[in-house]
Parts: sequence; structure tokens; C-alpha cells
Amino acid sequence: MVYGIGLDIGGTKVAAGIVSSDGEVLFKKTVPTPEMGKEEILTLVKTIILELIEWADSHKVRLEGIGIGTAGQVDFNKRKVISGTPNIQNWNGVNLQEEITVYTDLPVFVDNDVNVLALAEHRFGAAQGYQEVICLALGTGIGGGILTKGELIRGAWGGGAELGHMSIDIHGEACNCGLRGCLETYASGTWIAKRMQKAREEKGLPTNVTSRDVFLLYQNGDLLATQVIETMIHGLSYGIVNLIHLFNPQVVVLGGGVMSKGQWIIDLVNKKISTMGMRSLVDSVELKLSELENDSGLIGAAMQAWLYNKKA
Ligand code: BMX
Ligand code: ZN
Repeated sequence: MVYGIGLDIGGTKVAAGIVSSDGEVLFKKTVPTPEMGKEEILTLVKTIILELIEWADSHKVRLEGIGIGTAGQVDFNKRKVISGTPNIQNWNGVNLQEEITVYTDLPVFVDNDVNVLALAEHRFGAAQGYQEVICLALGTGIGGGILTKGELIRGAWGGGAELGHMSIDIHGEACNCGLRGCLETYASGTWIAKRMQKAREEKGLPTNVTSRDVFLLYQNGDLLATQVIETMIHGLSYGIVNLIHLFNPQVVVLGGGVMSKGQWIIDLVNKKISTMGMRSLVDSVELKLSELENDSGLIGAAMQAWLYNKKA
């Protein structure tokens, strides 16, 4: 058994922990992502890593390395964030490896947060036993990870599979990536809340609602929430059918905070896509809920410590 540190840096929270090569999370902590971005995040990352190293020392756990999964477009070989949408402030051009190796000798690996989530779901979760896999994580934003022949598709330098920024409506809402009508503007937690806030504002109702509130209101039959959820399911279904047409996957795994206890969302999408797109492709796909709850990003981040570490 080997062990690694995993850090999952998302738009809302940073989860960090020590993970074993059989996927067990030995020690974990979760803190909000600092709003000011780069400097604050780097300070937080340093504090957490030093604390985890100390924990490992005192529990006689030998660490192979540090794996980071972060929101943003990551150059996998340079172990550097090239850019990010404003979901994380000031996150362009941050060389995480360079920053972290100042205070530790452990090897540092960096990838996109949902790429590593896909690794974890493939090894330990809902995509176990499949080779052609698409993962979508619905959270602050929407991220993607694609496995073909059991391996991640990265594109030229690692920035590929930004599945949340596939546009499904050229006249849609302006997304913070620069396009319009991105999948993220239909089904991310941020946009589910935003659409509901706008609808309530127009009716003169209080607007302080989160995506969780929208789900509760929907379950209680609220009309505006029903419209927002219908729009979400419609957008998500279009996005998923596009991906099925493009990649002919065996399984599409849906994870991220929005999908927590989200089998009902999968049921609605399944119903919707049963009448959309090319039957041969759509009918052969299984839609599955992430099986690692909120830990798949963290576990996948840590997996890099032994997957890519030549010495491990
Ligand atoms: C955004 C984009 C992706 C990320 C995804 C999920 C940035 C900063 N983020 O689409 O790189 O994978 O969100 O991120 O460019 P999360 O914040 O929801 O975890
Ligand atoms: Zn976008």
C-alpha cells in the first residue's frame, strides 16, 4: 500500500486529505476557497500541505507525493494552471509545482479537478470496469473528464475536456468563458441559483436562494423552481446527447455537489434523452451517479502521487 496527499481545489471549496492506493481517505479537511484567488489560495495550500505532512509523520505514513486537481485549464506536463474562468479569481499562470516545491521535496502533480475525478470514478467508483467513460461534475461550474480505452484524453497540453463550456445555444446566456449558452449556464449550482433568483426578482419575491433551495422548492411543487429545473434538465440532456454522439461512451457518470443525492436528476435526464438524438448511440449508454460522493476529486487528485511517480 502506498499513500499520497490529494488536494481538490474547486470554485467554492478546497478539500484535502491523505489517501491510500486502495482509495481510503485517512485524514481529510475541507475549507472554503479564498475569494481573493492566487495569493490567498497559495497560502492556504501551503498551510494544509504542511499540516498533512505533519499528520503523516506522526502516524508513520510514508507519502509518495502530492497530487492536485484544480478547476482551470492545466498544463499537465508543466504542472501549471494556464488559465481559469472567474469561478476562481486570479488563477491564470499559477505554477503550482514551482510554488509547492519551495517548502517540500515531495513530487507534485497537477491536473484539472474533473480529469482526476474521472480517474477516481474509473478506479474505485461508478465507472469501474468501463473503458469508454465520460464524467461530468456539476458544482460551482461544470467540469468534464473523458476516458477512452481507459485513459484520459487531454488534448495538446492538458486543457481539453472542458465539457461545461460546450455551447448548446448560440443565443443563450453569456457564460464567463466568453461563449454563450454553455452547458454550465444550465446545470451548474451557480446558474441554477442565478436563474431562480432572476425568476423570483421578476415576481417581487426574495432572491436569496441557493441551488439546494431550488431543489427543495421543486420537490414541494413550486412553479418557478419547476421551470428552472425543467430548463436545467433540458440543457443537461442536450449536453449529454452531444457528448454521446461525439464519443460513443459506455457510461456517463454525473458527480459534483449538485448531484449529491441526485438519482432523481439522472431519472429525469434518462426520460428526456430516451426521445433525443441517435437511438443506436443514446440507448447503449448507462447514466450513473458518482459513487464516491464528494471524495472523488480528492481521491483522484491523490492517485497522481502513485500513478505518475516513477519511484512509487
Ligand atoms: C469550470 C472551469 C473548469 C472546472 C469546472 C468545475 C475554471 C476555473 N473552471 O467550468 O476548469 O473543471 O468549472 O469546477 O476555469 P468547480 O469549481 O465546479 O469544481
Ligand atoms: Zn462557458
